Amino acid sequence: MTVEKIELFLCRLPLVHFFETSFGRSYDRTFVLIRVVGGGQEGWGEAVAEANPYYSSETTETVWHIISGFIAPLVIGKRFDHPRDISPALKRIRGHNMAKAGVEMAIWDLYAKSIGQPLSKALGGTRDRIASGVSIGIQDSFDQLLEKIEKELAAGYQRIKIKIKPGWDIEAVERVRAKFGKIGLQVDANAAYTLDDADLLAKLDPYDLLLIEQPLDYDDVMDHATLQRRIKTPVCLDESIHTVRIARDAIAAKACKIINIKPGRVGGHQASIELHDLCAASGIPVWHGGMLESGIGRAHNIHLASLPNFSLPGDIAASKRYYQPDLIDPPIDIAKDGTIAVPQGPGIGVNIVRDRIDKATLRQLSL
Ligand code: OSB
Ligand code: MG
Repeated sequence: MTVEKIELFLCRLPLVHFFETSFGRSYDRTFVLIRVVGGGQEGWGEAVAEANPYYSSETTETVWHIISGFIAPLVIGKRFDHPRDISPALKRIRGHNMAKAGVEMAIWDLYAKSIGQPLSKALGGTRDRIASGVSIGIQDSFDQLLEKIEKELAAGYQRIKIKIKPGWDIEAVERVRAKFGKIGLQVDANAAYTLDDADLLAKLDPYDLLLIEQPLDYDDVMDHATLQRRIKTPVCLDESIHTVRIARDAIAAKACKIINIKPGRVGGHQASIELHDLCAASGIPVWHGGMLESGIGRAHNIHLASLPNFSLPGDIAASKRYYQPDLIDPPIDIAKDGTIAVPQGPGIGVNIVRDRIDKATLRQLSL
């Protein structure tokens, strides 16, 4: 397999509803799409870096810089037997996992199309539907939060995740439990706390949460281990897990009981498979995170989440919660039982609407 050309699209789409985390509020999302061409076929990927370096140190502009200046020259015109060989070929570039993942995932799509298989099958997926949950941002009021949760539960989502930050934490959880009882519920702090907050976070213990995601700093492992000894809620790491090696260390240190996998954060599908397998061998359940992807990144996530150790519902929800219209048609939708079908066509198996991409594009580059 040889990639003959790489195209980049810097895109911006308005969000259907603002999304607020402990970093702040966004009304739209800026991201980079990657199109690879080879053997008369095309593959698509989405780099999930945001316009600002708050969730991750990468941004849309660093993705652009790293792909155009460093990744493209290592990929274009080179022969690869299998997409698992892309990641090792990019090893001399340190970090920049989202840039690497955007290209690697586009090549997985191209590869799966070239052998006429759904991406899920090429990745080693074992199911044809995935369990879906929603991530609900910080709202203007608790009433607004409860209203949103009611709507998502009525749509069938299997679990609710709410974002927390100091001042929007124990009371939010208390109110959600009071109104909705024993629903599957988890929280995500996006690194908004320190170990000094351990006693406060222990107040979540009675609420029987599935997990607390990334309570402490993005580059921290050891304080999470200390925190886990002081609270009952299982700690799940997101931001901290950039590599399979950090995951191995975090598991050994008992810094988490659960891991969230986002292919962008770890460098693509191959690294995600390795992380998934490490967690399976270590008895650590995983679930698929989300980065407010367009239908292109979302389709990739669905295929990856079909692997067997994705045993908790993911942050992979219907397109219409994010973008209307999405860049794919038909959009991703959920069934009444809160599951999403894994597309069965070749590659990511979704129809990309080129004129919607063109309309969302701020800048384009052909390499
Ligand atoms: O921490 O999981 C996160 C979105 C952007 C950046 C970080 C995160 C999120 C989400 C949204 O929680 C998940 C989704 O619905 O795509
Ligand atoms: Mg998170």
